[in-house]
Order: sequence, then C-alpha cells, then structure tokens
Amino acid sequence: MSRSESESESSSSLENKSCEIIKGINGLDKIILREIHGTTVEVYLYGAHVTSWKNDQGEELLFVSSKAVFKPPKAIRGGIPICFPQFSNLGSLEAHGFARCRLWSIDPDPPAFPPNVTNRAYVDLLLKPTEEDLKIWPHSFEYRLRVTLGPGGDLMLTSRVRNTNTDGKPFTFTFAYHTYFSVSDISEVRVEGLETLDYLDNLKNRERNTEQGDAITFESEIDKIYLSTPSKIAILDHEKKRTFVIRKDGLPDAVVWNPWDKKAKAMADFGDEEYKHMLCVEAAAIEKPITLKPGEEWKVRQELSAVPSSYCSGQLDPNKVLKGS
Ligand code: TA6
Repeated sequence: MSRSESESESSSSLENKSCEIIKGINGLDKIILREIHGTTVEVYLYGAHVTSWKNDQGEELLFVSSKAVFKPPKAIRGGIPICFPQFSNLGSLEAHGFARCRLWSIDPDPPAFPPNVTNRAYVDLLLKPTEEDLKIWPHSFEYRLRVTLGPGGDLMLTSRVRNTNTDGKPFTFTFAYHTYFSVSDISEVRVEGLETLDYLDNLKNRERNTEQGDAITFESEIDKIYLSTPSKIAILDHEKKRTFVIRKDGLPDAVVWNPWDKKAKAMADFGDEEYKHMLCVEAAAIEKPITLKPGEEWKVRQELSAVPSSYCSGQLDPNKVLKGS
C-alpha cells in the first residue's frame, strides 16, 4: 500500500506546543514532536510506534518500508516497533507480543519530569491490557512509554512497565525496541561495540557462539541476539559519513538483523531491494526474562543520536565514540 497520508488537524491538540496530534496514514492518529532546531519525530498511537525521526536537515534517520501496512492488526514494518511482552516469533503470543498491535492512549497521569529537564518535545503514552489481551496473557499491567526529542535532536524512549495484578501473581516478559535504522548501503555499514561478545544465532536455532574480534560488517542475512552488551553501540554509515549511537540503560542484549535478499522477497510488507537500506539494531532484554511482582515497576530506556562521522578519513575513532560521554 502506498504511503499517502492526508494530514489534518485533529480536534484535540496536546497541551505541549512542541507536540501535536494529527491524522496520519489511513486516518490513524499520530503525534508530531518538533524540536527548536528543526528535528522532528512522529509516533502513531497505534503500537506507540515511532515511524519517523528527522534531523535538522529534514533527513529521515529511520527506515520504514514503502510497503508497510498501516492497518491494524498488522504491525507497521519499520520505525521502532515495541516488542512486549514477548520478543520472539515463536511462543504462545503473536510474533513479538501484542503491544505493537494495540491502540495506545495519551497518558492522563504521566510520570513527572526530573526538575532540571527543560526540553518540552515529548509525549507520554499508556497501554493497559484489554479483556481480549487478558485471555491470551492473563496479567494486568500498565506500560508507560515516554518519547522525547532532546534539544540536540537525540531521540529517547523510556519504558515503564508496572505489574498491577490484584491476584498477587508475578509475571515474566521479554522485550526489545526493534529499531530499524536507515542506511545508505548495508555493504558499507559496520557496527562497533559487539566484538568478541557471545550471541544466540536465530539462523541456527539460537545456537550460542562468540563474535569475532572486529567490527561487524554485512554480506548476508544476519539475525543475532548479542548478550551482555555495552551501554553504547555505534552504527557507522560510511557513505553518509554518519554514525548512529545507541545509548541504552537496563537493556543488556542487542539484536542485529538484516533479512537480506531471500527473506526480503518473502515479506509482503518489505521491498525486495529494501534490505540494502536498513539495519535493525535492537536494545533488548531477552536472555534473562524480566519478572515483576505485583506493584513492581521496570524502567528502561534507549537514546539514539546521529553524529557526523568522517570515519572514512580515519578521523573518527569508533572507540572514542563508544567510550566518550
Ligand atoms: O529482530 C529480529 C527478528 O526477530 C527476526 O527474526 C525477524 O523475524 C524480525 O524480527 C522481524 O519480525 P516481525 O515479526 O516484525 O516480522
């Protein structure tokens, strides 16, 4: 389905002027965050799904397939799908859980911002299980997602999951921010920060292996869950001279996925050649599922930044990016 959207002012606009709600594709409500230097973010209430993050030059930094279906109950192909309460295509729930296929609401009672935070480009979204959801996953929860566009154009997603069971029962889940980065040419991309780590290989029935000592480069399909990863991971796009930096907190694992040509052709909502222009690097909690007792809250976040990198001239030392502030 072509991505033509008729945007129109909706009746309600949020209190925060750097943040407005309009109609997106197929009339789905979406929030636009605008930062003073021109960076923008768009997040659909459907799935609390970030579908766009543009820098101050208006360049799109996230990948969304031209064949993405913006129509429930299908998950939107690209952007930042929220994988909760299950990161897996197996298991009892729908692939990667149901959170990305539900309508979220604007949180009427958002958590307070820390006093020293001045940026105003943010939105707070809330998901609670429906009666239908409770039939397939019999646990009460409140999932609060804060999407923040920082003054430097950084995109931060903060997740808070609270167990609101009244039956005294704990629940266990796995999680990922399934981020699709836009890259110029996958064969010119390298990932720094995952060298020598153990990983589970989804292409070999989650067999455990150890990554080699160099940066990761891409010549074929990859689907690996790296374990106990550092808080910073760098994705260097040689052609664009741009480095994405993922800073994560509370998310020990990182999934790296590119479907390559064969799998690309097998996905109806993904262009045959689009694998060349995307890479998923996903901050996650998979190896050690999270268990919450009633009343307990789990809070995690990922912060994405896009920095110019003259890596090709050897001026950018990726380790400096990873070890820097
Ligand atoms: O994150 C990698 C992965 O688990 C792959 O195995 C592939 O299935 C991808 O997610 C896409 O999953 P989706 O359910 O969004 O089609």
